[in-house]
Amino acid sequence: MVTASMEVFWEAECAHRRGVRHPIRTELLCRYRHTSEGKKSHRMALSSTALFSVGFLLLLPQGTLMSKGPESLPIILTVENDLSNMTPETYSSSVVEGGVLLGALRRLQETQQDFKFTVKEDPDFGLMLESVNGVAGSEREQTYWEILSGGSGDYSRLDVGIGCYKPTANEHIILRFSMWPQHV
Ligand code: B12
Repeated sequence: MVTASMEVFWEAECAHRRGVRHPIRTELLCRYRHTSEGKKSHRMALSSTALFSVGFLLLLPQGTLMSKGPESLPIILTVENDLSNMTPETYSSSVVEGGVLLGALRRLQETQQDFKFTVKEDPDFGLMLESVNGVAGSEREQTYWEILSGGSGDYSRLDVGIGCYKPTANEHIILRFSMWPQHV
């Protein structure tokens, strides 16, 4: 049992609340912790902290501790050639949510043996798709890989290149080998 005059005790307690370390309070606490009552209350504090922590972990939504990262969005990719009678090839790939088309092309190249592409860098507009499956655009022949989005005959030309365009879930991207239009 800890004994001390009330006056000394309150003086020490007030000093503690003002943020000042008081030798009497420290001594009293130290002695109290060595009594069986002190040890018991210390053990109770520890076990209630542990119980509280376990309860907190159980209440966390599933997956909070094992962060899964951004979602993967599936996309469809078709490679077609306006200038030859090659049969269009369709592939499935994916892009991370908010990720660019380049990522989906890279992922496809890593997983699909019959899909290859190369890019060249433009100082102003970033990455230009230079070749697909060994077929490259040419200044002399005025050919290039046009990039479109859509399906069921309703296509639109992307307004940026593969390094900037962010596909949405289930989007159908078409890489079409074509001649330069008169007005781009
Ligand atoms: C002509 C032209 C083309 C020609 C270039 C061929 C040639 N040798 O002339 C062709 C038809 C190939 C082309 C293609 C595309 N283009 Co273009 N093109 C232009 C245009 C009208 C003029 C460029 C030019 O001649 N500049 C004068 C020369 C002297 O400067 P330069 O730096 O050498 O020009 C080069 C670059 O502009 C580069 N280039 C042209 N387009 C693109 C697109 C991208 C993404 C990149 C990286 C480079 C690039 O090719 C030029 C010649 O080497 C510009 C509009 C503009 N105001 O700049 C759009 C422009 C650059 N194109 C654009 C786009 C979106 C495309 C496409 C992605 C369209 C599509 N959906 O298919 C494709 C590229 C596809 C791919 N394979 O990656 C956008 C780029 C916007 C952006 N912020 O990224 C622009 C600004 C038009 C627009 N406002 O929408 N294009």
